[in-house]
Amino acid sequence: MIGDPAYSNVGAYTIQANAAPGRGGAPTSGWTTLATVGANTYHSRQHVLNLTGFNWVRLHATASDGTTQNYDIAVNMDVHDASRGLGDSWIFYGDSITASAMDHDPRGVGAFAQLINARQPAYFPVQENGGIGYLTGADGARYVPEWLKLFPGRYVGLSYGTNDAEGGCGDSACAAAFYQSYATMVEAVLAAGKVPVVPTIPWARTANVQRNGPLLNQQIQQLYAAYPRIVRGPDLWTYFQNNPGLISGDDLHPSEGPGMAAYRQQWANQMLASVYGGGTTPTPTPAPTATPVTPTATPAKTPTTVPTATPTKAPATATPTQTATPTPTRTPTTAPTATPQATPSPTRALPLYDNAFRNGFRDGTFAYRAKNACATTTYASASCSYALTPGAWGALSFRHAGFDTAPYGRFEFAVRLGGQPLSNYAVGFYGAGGALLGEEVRLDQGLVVATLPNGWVRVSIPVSRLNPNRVPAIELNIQSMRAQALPTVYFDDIRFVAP
Ligand SMILES: [Ca+2]
Repeated sequence: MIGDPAYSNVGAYTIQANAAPGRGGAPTSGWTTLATVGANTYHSRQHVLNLTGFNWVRLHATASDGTTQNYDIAVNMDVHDASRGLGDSWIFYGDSITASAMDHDPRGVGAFAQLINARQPAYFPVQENGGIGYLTGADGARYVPEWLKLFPGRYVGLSYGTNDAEGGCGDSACAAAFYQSYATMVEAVLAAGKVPVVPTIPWARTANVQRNGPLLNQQIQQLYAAYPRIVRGPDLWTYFQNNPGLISGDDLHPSEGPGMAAYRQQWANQMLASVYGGGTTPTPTPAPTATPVTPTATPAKTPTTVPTATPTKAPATATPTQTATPTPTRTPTTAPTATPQATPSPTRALPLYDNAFRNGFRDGTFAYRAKNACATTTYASASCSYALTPGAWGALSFRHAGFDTAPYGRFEFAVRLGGQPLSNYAVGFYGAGGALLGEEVRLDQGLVVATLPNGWVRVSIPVSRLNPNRVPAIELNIQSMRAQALPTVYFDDIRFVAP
């Protein structure tokens, strides 16, 4: 929360795990603390944890961040499998409308994650509610860059403007400032290597929103044009204008029941179309099943607290094999005529980086403390390598207009970790709309195919894991999976090889 009041929020807690056998009552001893948070004032957090070997996980709260009569603790805790990456995790920043509409209350239709899952069963996104009442675009610009440091996921909803419009922001100077606030937020999201998602300001019935909303929505349109990497959220102006009965008696907010549910459904519909591959399965049953909601003692009087233990990854694509096999064999034919079959092409390699970026790939490296695209102090091949000092979740990132991975069987690179574990890093490919195309592959010893001089190793990953459906890739990341800065790591000879 910003200032007060906070109601029944968690002020301090640990996340603990236990290796005792599952089933039955929770163990009373043997808990291992995996994360510790003190002086908390946030009403939502995510933690990425290694639960290997554990059968239990719990949130152990030790202090309340509350105010009079609300010194309890109320928590919604979701646990997601992140073993295949952090690519399917969302936070929705915004004002009171977001705080209500994007919360974890099913509201008769299911939470956002459930709405996605109902239409795309391979996904069950992590969702964090980052809505706080009364905030404006300027507040977002002030706080979002800081909040982002806590968010390990990928998609960042930015939903401000109602309070600006209602507060009388209606002249060109105010509109320009509003635009600038949004630009600040979008640039912070992009600099963190995440995907900004921006809806229009919802239509409302008050005179001020009627008067100022269109001008501010023009700024949103300009933002779309200036930042093509923005994923467009739902057009909430048009939707509520066409459905005015969904606005509540205060003329400003969607109604608590159907209005907020409809707002959320608009978000899900739009994201199914633009991020989740169309949401093709037309199963219009948003079954509110399997809610991972674990409320505790007190009924929340607040935007819910969501310390989500572990983010998801979803594309349940195990390992569809569709590698570019150069089909050599026909069938035995009539005569033993020496048919010189079109020989499968010899091993081809396509460098992305080899002392410099190659073959249409550009440097999109993000969330770094330092980088050097040609460090001569160490390399796998002369005369230099790419030095990266990652910040939290930082990545060496390759950008391309739309790279066809189909001809290639493996993605390879040399890396010099300087003592860091391989598991600090994962490789993920992304397509239009920022969608993760396959698995986010966590590096491990099994992927190391060669030990090279001077502390270098070569890592090789099947493209079938990274992009099983051969969708054009626009972003290829070798990303830190750690929430803090890491020592410098070096990469070299980054390439596709076929097959
Ligand atoms: Ca080199």
